[in-house]
Amino acid sequence: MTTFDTISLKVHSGQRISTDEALHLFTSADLLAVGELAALANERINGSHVYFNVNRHINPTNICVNRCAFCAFSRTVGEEGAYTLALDEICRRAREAEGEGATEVHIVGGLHPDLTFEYYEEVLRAITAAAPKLHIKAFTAVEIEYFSRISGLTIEQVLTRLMAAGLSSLPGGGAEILVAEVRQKICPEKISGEQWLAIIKQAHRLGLKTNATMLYGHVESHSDRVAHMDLLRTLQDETGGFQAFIPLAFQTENSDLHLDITGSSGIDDLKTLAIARIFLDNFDHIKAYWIMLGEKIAQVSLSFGVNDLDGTVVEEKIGHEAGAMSPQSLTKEGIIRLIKNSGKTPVERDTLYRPLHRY
Ligand code: V47
Ligand code: SF4
Repeated sequence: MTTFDTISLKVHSGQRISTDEALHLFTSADLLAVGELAALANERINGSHVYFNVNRHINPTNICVNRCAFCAFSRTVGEEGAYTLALDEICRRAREAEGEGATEVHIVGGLHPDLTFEYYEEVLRAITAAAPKLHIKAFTAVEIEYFSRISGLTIEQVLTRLMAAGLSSLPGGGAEILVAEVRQKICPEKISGEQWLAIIKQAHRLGLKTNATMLYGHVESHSDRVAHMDLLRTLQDETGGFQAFIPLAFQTENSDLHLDITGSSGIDDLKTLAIARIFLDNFDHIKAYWIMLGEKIAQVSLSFGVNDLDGTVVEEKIGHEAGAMSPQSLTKEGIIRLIKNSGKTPVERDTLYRPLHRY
């Protein structure tokens, strides 16, 4: 029996595959065979349902003290293109989103050298007052750790105070690749992988759901990707607090990594999503973030184990500053069409995956 046959048997009988087996899928199996296994694993959990939400991204500031080498979004104070949104403008965008049927605001930004922790509490309170129906998914573990440093509070205190001010869940950013050698090359100033995991664990303990991302297609190896997913699978066994896993395809323009690459291939994108679906047997949702993948690969990925297309987004800076070719926004009707044309059933969800409408 070949290694692929062993993996196939395991997936068919609902058994967990090992890290070596995941690596084997990256290096030797053909795309369609991997995709078929991933589709089976997904169907068992999600049937034909594909989720999306109506959301809006707001990035309060791009000023960041970290300046990760891969990040084309961040600026230093005074640099051309540096901005910080006024509180009124943040609230205006949230109110507008709510008026247009959004159920979620997604808020992530740079680590600003001068804003205080109290300012971020105020942002949450002001959004809650301006648009009380919106779920606020905000601040990566990297931002949470920064708030702890600038306030002198513990991670637990920071999270508890943010929850009291209106925070309802955390996005999955800042994970990049959790392996130390890779972080050293692409984001040496950023919190370590261990710190990222510890903060997420604390959030889960307090009852906050989070996502987990993986930035791929830069300097990392396949075994780094598997090691990353293994750390997430282990934590998920312990807490059950992750909702979706979101592989983020690296967008190559305006980065300081100076890599001789054009970005991940369509085959790599699909294989990565499919292997994630097979390996992360304790995650209910694998999200294809169409902003980084493009609409077409995101749509095709629905036959490769993916069951979530993120949302309408409306305005996107992180990927587009780095050369993303996708539009900045999709309409709800556009997402529904993408899903229907793939033969699946579109389900609008809220942030916590409660179905709102089936189409
Ligand atoms: O952590 C930065 C990534 C992340 C680039 O939880 C890049 O639902 C690709 O967290 N190419 C932030 N990626 C975004 C994020 C996110 C996005 C969508 C959905 C969710 C969710 C979370 O953006 C960062 C970093 O990994 N990023 N630069 C780039 N050039
Ligand atoms: Fe700052 Fe986040 Fe960009 Fe790193 S990825 S430079 S922490 S905004």
